[in-house]
Amino acid sequence: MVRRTESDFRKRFQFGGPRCSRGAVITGPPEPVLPPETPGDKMHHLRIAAALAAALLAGSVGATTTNGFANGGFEQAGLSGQIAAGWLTAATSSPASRSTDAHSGNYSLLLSAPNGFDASIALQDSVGHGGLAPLGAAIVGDRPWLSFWAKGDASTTGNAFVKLQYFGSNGNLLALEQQFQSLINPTSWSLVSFQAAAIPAGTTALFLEIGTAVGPLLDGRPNAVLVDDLQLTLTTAPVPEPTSTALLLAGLAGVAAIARRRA
Ligand SMILES: [Ca+2]
Repeated sequence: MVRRTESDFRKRFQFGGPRCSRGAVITGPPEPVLPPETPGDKMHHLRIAAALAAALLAGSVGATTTNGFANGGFEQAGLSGQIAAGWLTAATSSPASRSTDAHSGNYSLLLSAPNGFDASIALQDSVGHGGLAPLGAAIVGDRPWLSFWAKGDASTTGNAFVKLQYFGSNGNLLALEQQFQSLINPTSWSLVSFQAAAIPAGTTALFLEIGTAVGPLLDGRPNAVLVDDLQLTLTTAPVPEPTSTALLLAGLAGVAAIARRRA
């Protein structure tokens, strides 16, 4: 991953400068001449097809959802230098921290630049920091939803933002970048959700930054945003089980053989 320095964040937010996929021939006895297919035969074939379809459905593995990031509730404590397990803070003068003002459980994430002219940012690489398994081919094409609960005020001169990237053989691709100050309330928790871009082939890890950036504090407005129960809902497509797939293929081959004999 790219390590960012405070100078990088200052450049980004412009603090201190201008503003923010024939066979062999078989010989043998002639095949018997079968009588014409009757309506009863057709019904029988339909029943076979229906039974095969039912077997396939019963044997398939349903779509599964998982959280793409670790410790989205900020409940597990982190090692030294971490906000909470899996979460790091960007190297600004206003590090992100944990708060006991939680939406659920005992803790939430606090993003605050109490003196203005700064940014407070939490970040996680799902594999490198979060300790989650690398993503594989089954997730390619999914458009995950990022959701979290938030409350607080980034002040009139600031904003709260979220940025999601896909890391892997294609490089680091921007998947989602949104501001959410206007979607939250200073005194009550609001649910915020955004859908991200489709996950491309080669993606192995997810990288999230969530934070607030602010200029001068005006009108006595604070810069403090709380975030809890953060979830990136990854949905893995249903995959047929090998046994039902083999059953379906065997059944289809049988139906095709019957069709060939009647032709
Ligand atoms: Ca929590």
